Amino acid sequence: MLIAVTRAVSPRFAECELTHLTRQPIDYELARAQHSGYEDALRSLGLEIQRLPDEPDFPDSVFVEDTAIVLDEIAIITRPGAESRRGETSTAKAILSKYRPVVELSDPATLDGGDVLVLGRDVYVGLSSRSTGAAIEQVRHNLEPLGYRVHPVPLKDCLHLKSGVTQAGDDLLLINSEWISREHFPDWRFIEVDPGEPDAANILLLPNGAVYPAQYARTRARLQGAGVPVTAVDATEVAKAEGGVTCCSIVFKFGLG
Ligand code: CIR
Repeated sequence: MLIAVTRAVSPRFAECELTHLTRQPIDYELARAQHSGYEDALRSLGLEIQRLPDEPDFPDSVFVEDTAIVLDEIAIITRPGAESRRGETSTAKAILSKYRPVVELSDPATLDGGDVLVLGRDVYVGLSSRSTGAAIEQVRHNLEPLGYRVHPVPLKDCLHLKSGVTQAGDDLLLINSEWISREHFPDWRFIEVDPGEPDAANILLLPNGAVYPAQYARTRARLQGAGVPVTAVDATEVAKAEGGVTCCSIVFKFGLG
């Protein structure tokens, strides 16, 4: 079974952190409806949704991906880079402890899960404004004994590593190579985002399909042309908060099948 942990959109969503974008009005009711459509898309692809408790006072709390790295063997609870987001992890720790041995990153490390791209036994960690070298060392300390290789990846002009590169198929990455260099990923094929859609590199690949924002029509056409089975969801409101489709869930295996 595949579980997707999610959380409701906070009524204070419009007060979200912003790093590279200018603040635009966010329609809270539309954000809630789009989030519910996102959860429906995950269910339609066979996932079981487990919602974390609401955190109405944490504007960015819908972006649960940033609170944990979950692998088959272990869950690492992060220490988010934005101070305003530090309190989001306790509820994630509580639920993930039911499914995995849990460890926690500690001061001085900071890391957002959006900076972590797991490709088999290779774990790529973005060196962003949120995620530090100290965090990479702590991640390495926990994961190398389990047989993972941990690679730092510099990035520019984007919030997180997965703002600029995500997995779109068995040997395929969706990338904005203006932000992330392809050279870190030898042995992979690439689909480049459409030049008019720089924010379009974030796709959520699942065993039965892939969830992708409807608003990036030209990059979506590239994905479909390459045979990626895209389920399109409306995700305009999370995009205004610098979030994408991977950010709104933590997906992991549990039990058989
Ligand atoms: C933030 O700046 O933390 C939020 N407004 C956006 C976080 C998006 N999360 C993600 O990409 N994993």
